[in-house]
Amino acid sequence: MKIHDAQFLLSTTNLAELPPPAYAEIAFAGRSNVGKSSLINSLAQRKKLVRTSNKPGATRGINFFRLTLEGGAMLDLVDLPGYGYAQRSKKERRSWGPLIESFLSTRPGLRAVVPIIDVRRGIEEDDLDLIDYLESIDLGIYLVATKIDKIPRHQRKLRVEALRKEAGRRVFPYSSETGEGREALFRSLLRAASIELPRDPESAGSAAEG
Ligand SMILES: Nc1nc2c(ncn2[C@@H]2O[C@H](COP(=O)(O)OP(=O)(O)OP(=O)(O)O)[C@@H](O)[C@H]2O)c(=O)[nH]1
Ligand SMILES: [Mg+2]
Repeated sequence: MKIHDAQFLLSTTNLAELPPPAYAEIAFAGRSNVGKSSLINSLAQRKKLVRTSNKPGATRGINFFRLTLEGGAMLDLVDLPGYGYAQRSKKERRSWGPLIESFLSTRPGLRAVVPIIDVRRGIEEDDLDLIDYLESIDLGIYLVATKIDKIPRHQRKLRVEALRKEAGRRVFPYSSETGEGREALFRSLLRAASIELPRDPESAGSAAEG
């Protein structure tokens, strides 16, 4: 699936400044430095749509991006500020914060949320909190374990299976570095956004044979 166009719309800490809901929205959340912005770049097939950094706290506000997909459908991607940032106050550090909560509970176009964890660190308390909250407001959850390229290939399956058991839900392994896992995640997100999938050339081939 090709992305025809990817635009940065705005960055803000004020929900009133967000664009009115126009298209399906998918939000990306996770601890600071986990790789949220990199994952958005990778999904959008752009190197520098979103600023990434090896210092935590790169994304402070809510960042809005708009994709034009193959076939013309539009999809908005929302990069949420990272939580658990060690240099903030202790109280702030524990929760993922009122800004994220207000965003998640007030956007009528929001179809799904992608909580992102580092495959090496696993699920931490803040992440569980967020997942519980998403469940409580009935939002679709697509849990991603990213930086899969950082663990040896032969350990990946076992690690992802352990995370799946711990979370009690499907885990999407991902690498923004290599693009591994992109197709599977993107297809699921499009389905969540009710965007029709382009035909899979392989299954189209076998259907024609049978
Ligand atoms: N090897 C590898 N590195 C990654 C991957 N994803 C992100 N990184 C690196 O991890 C660091 C943080 O990535 P960001 O995408 O900026 O993380 P973020 O979650 O947006 O961080 P904040 O905006 O600070 O919350 C950067 O140095 C990235 O290059 C990945 O899949 N594999
Ligand atoms: Mg970021």
